[in-house]
Amino acid sequence: MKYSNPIIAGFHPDPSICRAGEDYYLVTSSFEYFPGVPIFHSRDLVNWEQIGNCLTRKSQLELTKAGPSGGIYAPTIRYNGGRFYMITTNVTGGGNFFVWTDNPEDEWSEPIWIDHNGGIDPSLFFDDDGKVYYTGTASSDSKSGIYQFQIDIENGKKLTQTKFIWGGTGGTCPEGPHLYKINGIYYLIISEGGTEHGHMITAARSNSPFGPFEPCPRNPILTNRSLPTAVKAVGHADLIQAHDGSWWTVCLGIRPVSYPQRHHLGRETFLAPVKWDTDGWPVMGNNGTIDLEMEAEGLQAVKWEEKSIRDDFDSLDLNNSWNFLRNPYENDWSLSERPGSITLKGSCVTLGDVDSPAFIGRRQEHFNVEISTILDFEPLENNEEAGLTVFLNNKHHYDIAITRLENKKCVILRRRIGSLWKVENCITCDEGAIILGVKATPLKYVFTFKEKDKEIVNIGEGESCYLSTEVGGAFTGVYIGLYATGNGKNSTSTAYFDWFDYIPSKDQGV
Ligand code: 6LW
Repeated sequence: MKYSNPIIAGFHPDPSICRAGEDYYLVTSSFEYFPGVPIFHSRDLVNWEQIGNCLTRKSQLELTKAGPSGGIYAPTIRYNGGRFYMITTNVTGGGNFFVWTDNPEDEWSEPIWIDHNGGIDPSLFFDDDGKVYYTGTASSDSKSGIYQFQIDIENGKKLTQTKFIWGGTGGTCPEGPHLYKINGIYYLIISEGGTEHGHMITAARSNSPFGPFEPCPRNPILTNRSLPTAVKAVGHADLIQAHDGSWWTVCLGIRPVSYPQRHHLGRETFLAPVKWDTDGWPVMGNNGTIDLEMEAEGLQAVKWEEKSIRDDFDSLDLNNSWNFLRNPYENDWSLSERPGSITLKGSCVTLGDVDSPAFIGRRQEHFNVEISTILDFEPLENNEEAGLTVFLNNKHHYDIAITRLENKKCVILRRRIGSLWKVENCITCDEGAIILGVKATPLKYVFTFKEKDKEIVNIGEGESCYLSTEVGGAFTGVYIGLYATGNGKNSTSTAYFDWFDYIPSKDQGV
């Protein structure tokens, strides 16, 4: 079968995958966004639908004051004995923990904290003899590399000393480890080279879960470093054997569009077939590389129902694609105050604060997409504001908003790039609901608004490269958000968004 990468587009990094019978589940890291650790379901490894999030309660995910790219780092999902486990790291508070559930579409347990000081990228391995291993990176005061200990999966307690098991092949940042047992041999797959253009996957194996590990003579077994491919920074892989016996790996990659190479959609999830060579080592992708268009014997395709391009906020629950910035203040938003709209009440918190503004956002998952929303907001006091934001983080965002300046209602376009920020345009407008729009193409965003019975107005544009990870980020990608703020005080006016359209164009050629 031919399939296209990424299999999960937009900011969905550090993928991990497991199988329960003929059902596949995949999780990705989520950093400062809440709920955390989105979980996806597939029956063919190519078509995925988000079925929820693993961390849906503040008791599981404390993100107060998490900085940009703070919070939740790489997760691992595993299925054993009829139970699903997800282990991850909250770098902003608490460190490494896991949650479990018997139904991945339902709520997950309260966190079970691991007493392993520091380190990221924890993974779990369930051996045939019932022993369970924690495999992760160094704690802060140890040499960099991969460490392991046996744990009690009931309570997360360490049962053995932490042991250094492999330092990789000499690449920087050995991380993202996963241990597997294949034909009685223990395989260790890790990332090296850092999550940028030097990223690569390396492998080693041993007759014991604690080593010594023999490196694969063909390391790195997957990388696009220094190749003229459209996909870069390929790394952070997780192996899976499909129910038909075939082997695959999911991994992260980026698709830079501007020159010099900058990417704004974040690190995305990719799929590659895996074969085994005559020496029993894995051969990933096209002889160790991965591309946008791939070919492999495939599973029977199972497509999910196309998601509606319009969210009309008719439900009393937000759909899975919406996230808050950090833990939301419950009084800032409502789906019941004005049924059929989402209500946002601007507080003193702004988009520029490392806090939780009145904001809901969804990932930008396409280079070419038209976004619009209708906003009913009558600011009574100067500087009260509500609108649409193209948001990388608190210091890199473009906002089209309704506000009041010098006692006049107007629509503004503001661009913030690091310490540079400016209201690029301000056009007075009348009372009444206004349609705010953004047309995204690979290199720029064009902002428009339309009042009732008036022509559409182009209020300005901004380059996508200044919202790229290389310019302003670390580990996340662009969100499209709805927001309201009183800009330093509680807003006296309430913002009502009646619908939100996200319409990707067929042509996603970059
Ligand atoms: C993640 C580490 C990495 O924990 O970046 O690409 C870190 N790999 O493994 C944050 O995504």
